[in-house]
Amino acid sequence: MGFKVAVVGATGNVGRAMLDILAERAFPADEVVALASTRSQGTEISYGDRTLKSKALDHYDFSGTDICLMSAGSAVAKEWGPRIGAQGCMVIDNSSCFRYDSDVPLVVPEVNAHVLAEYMANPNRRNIIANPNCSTAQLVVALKPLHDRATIKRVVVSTYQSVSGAGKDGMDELDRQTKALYSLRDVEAKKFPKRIAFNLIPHIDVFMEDGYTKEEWKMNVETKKILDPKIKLTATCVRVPVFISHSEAVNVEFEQPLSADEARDILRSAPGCLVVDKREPGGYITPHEAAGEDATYISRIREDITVENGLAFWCVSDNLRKGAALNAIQIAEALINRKLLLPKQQAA
Ligand code: 11C
Repeated sequence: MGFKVAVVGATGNVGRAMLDILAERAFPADEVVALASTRSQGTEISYGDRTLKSKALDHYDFSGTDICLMSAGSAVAKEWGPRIGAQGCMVIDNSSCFRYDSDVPLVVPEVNAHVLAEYMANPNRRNIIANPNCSTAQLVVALKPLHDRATIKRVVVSTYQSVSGAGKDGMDELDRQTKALYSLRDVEAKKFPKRIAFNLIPHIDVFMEDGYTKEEWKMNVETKKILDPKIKLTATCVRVPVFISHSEAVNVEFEQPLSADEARDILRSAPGCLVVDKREPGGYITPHEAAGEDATYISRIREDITVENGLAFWCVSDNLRKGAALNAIQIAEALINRKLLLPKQQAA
């Protein structure tokens, strides 16, 4: 007996990636339902070699559904997450709506899958698990094995984030502006605050009072919640004219010494990590190569000569997959593999 899975936000970038990944990984689902707004009802979406027609979220009864993978933004999550959870369906939400709630686990399975058992043992749980921000997910996958070995004190990270992080509108804007510039037409910035084609923008999400942006704040707060509250982290998040995959230049300061060679060996055997690190032209991974892949790629590992016990590296991952859809599905798999979640029909 398999699971009944609903994907909310199925017509968006991440929703489509969720359906692709469920099919690729042969997720143990007897039935998969694509849900979206009433406006998108009837839209055809691929699920492996099948085509699903999206149904309206407003009219869907979740009482027979086991898992809801949700990627429809914070407003939809706020309205629907608690209602779906109350029907005994486990919501794995990709928005930032519940991430910082103390009674909602924020999970990257390679890092903190252990929190799931405690959560599922709580009879008063809300049945909501949060997925982190894409730039945090890949970072903590790379940091975790290094933290286990040498204890991280401080992280300085600069991101190079693709336009797909801003949704389909962000991808369309890069496409439109690039074509306009090639045909010597004026470009108009709608989705992003400035031109993104042949440019970059050091601003993602809203500004906070202290001058950081919310994206930078999220990286700090989420790393603490997922990995270790004692880690100090400062981020500068930048949007770049790349369609898919976020890249990060990371500097880490440790309590104990850790050589670049040892870090490379540790990362080579760490879950979710793939090291490509030849000190020669092209001996590193770029966003174009990471797109469509599941791994968090790590390159350019070297000792940071400016601090004691410091390392620098380059980290790239597909933001729609590990940064969103794949991580959500890995959370569902972690629940199933640990027997923390059974199909409702079997449990009855
Ligand atoms: C971006 N990281 O690239 C954002 C998108 O909190 O889930 C994801 C925002 C979030 O614009």
